[in-house]
Amino acid sequence: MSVSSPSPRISIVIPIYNEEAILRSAIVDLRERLGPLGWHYEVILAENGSRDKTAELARALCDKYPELRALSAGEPNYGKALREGIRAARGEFVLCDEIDLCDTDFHQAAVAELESGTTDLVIGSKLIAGARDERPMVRHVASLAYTALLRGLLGFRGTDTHGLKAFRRSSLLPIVESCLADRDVFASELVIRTYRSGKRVVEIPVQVLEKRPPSINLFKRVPNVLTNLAKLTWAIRVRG
Ligand SMILES: Nc1nc2c(ncn2[C@@H]2O[C@H](COP(=O)(O)OP(=O)(O)OP(=O)(O)O)[C@@H](O)[C@H]2O)c(=O)[nH]1
Ligand SMILES: [Mg+2]
Repeated sequence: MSVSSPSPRISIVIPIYNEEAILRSAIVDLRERLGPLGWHYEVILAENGSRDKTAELARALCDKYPELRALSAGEPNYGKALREGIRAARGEFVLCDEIDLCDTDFHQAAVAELESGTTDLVIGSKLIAGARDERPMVRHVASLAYTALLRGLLGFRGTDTHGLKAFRRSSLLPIVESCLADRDVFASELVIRTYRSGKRVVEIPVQVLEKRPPSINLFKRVPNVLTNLAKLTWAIRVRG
């Protein structure tokens, strides 16, 4: 979809990194499942730092499917890609997804919740009662530990900050711009700042069944996550 075409109602933002193996099939499948919903939507593929053919493949898919847009720049950085994708989004509602999930059940539930008019942010939680986290146990436990850390350090009141989320763009854009963290911690900062601003956040249970294991090893992410969490704690607790 060229930037000059009329704004879509819904923007689906998907950070992608080294995903050449599943990108095409995930997009074809996503389009097939969105088609019957009759939505006016765009999909923004926000790539950075891939060492495989992900960026080229994303551009080729954009040439084929007009509702697709691709961004590509810089070092691998999940949070930066998500933020850039959100900035580029033009829809009234922004849905943040992951290429190994592309969860249209969540998309539909989240849009219905946002349309009710009283909710600013919908979180698809894999850790709340009723959710089904079908990832390996070590990752489930790591996610629980991460949430416990956010609760202890930052007074987080929800169950999950990573993964699926949806919001009214105009309502959350100022909060997106106020976030300081990038990489893995940006998503947590966005959710926590939204709670703290008094906006209405709703969590809905989701089923997480990944199409492939994550590209970055869980334990390699820990040092960076802890450093960024320390910075975020200082920024929120001390500077507000
Ligand atoms: N642009 C960009 N996308 C990334 C990066 N790392 C991961 N992604 C994308 O982010 C999404 C989730 O990544 P996964 O590798 O599945 O990680 P995960 O552990 O399941 O994700 P969470 O549990 O939500 O943190 C996928 O669409 C990835 O392609 C990155 O450095 N840059
Ligand atoms: Mg994943």
